[in-house]
Amino acid sequence: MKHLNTLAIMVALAAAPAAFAAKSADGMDMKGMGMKPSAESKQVPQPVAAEIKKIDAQAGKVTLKHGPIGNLGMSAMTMAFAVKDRASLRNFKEGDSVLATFDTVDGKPTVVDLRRR
Ligand SMILES: [Cu+2]
Repeated sequence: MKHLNTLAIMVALAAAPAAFAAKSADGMDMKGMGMKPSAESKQVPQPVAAEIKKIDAQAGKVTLKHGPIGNLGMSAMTMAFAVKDRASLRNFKEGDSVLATFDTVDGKPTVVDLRRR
């Protein structure tokens, strides 16, 4: 009986540091991912294929289903954007396939150029 107890304690002591080490290694991985440099934000804006889902000419906004936007570090999604030249929105309608160029204007992701494709 005494023998078994000693063994159990030794196993517990041996296992504990290993479990601790595994946890801190995971933590370091997470930190590494969070510190990924945002080099992508320095990219030059490129036209991105998109589809117009909704136009709000009054608010100067357009909802686009867009592909990845490299210079904004944004993956493909559907979302509303401010439009720099809101008068240009009258040349478009919902359902149009477009090439949109995006940039950050006043801290907001903004469509700076829009053309039909
Ligand atoms: Cu988006």
